Amino acid sequence: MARLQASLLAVAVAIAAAAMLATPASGASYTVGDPGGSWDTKTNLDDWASSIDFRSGDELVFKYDASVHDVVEVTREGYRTCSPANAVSAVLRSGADTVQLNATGRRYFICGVPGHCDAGMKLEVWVSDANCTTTLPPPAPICSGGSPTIVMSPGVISYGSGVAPGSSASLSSLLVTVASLLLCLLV
Ligand SMILES: [Cu+2]
Repeated sequence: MARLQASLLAVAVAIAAAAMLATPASGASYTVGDPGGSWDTKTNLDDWASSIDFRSGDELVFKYDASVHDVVEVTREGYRTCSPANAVSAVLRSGADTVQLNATGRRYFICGVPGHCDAGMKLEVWVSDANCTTTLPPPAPICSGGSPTIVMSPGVISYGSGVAPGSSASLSSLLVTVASLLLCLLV
């Protein structure tokens, strides 16, 4: 029996590991305002940003007319007041600037040309973890009948930003569930 338990445990661990490895890690690249807009005073950048689920590892690309605009990352206060005095980066002026979103949290960008930020040329993005967490549905008491009854606590699965819902995400979920069931049988 001990050997069987050890085997089941090994299988459970292997399945759980496989589920974790099924997570791609490459980030996405987003051109600000795309499609239909740009880093300019006309594009509704709030709408644009809220349409995207930014993850750490992604990147922002600012494409603009460098003779008219620039890009500067600022603090929340700088964003709120449209003041490049609250800069947290050097001013970018290439016309095609890439900014890595390599950490979670909020990032704020404005155009430093006077009047442009006030005209709407400001961008706030919320960067969440590359591995999002999804809580599994409340588990049924799958180990009832024994004593004591064991109820598995809700598990947490991880999957990467590039995973299409319903494909390997649900596969990972299934694998974690199977692994949980096997672990539960061991107890
Ligand atoms: Cu500008």
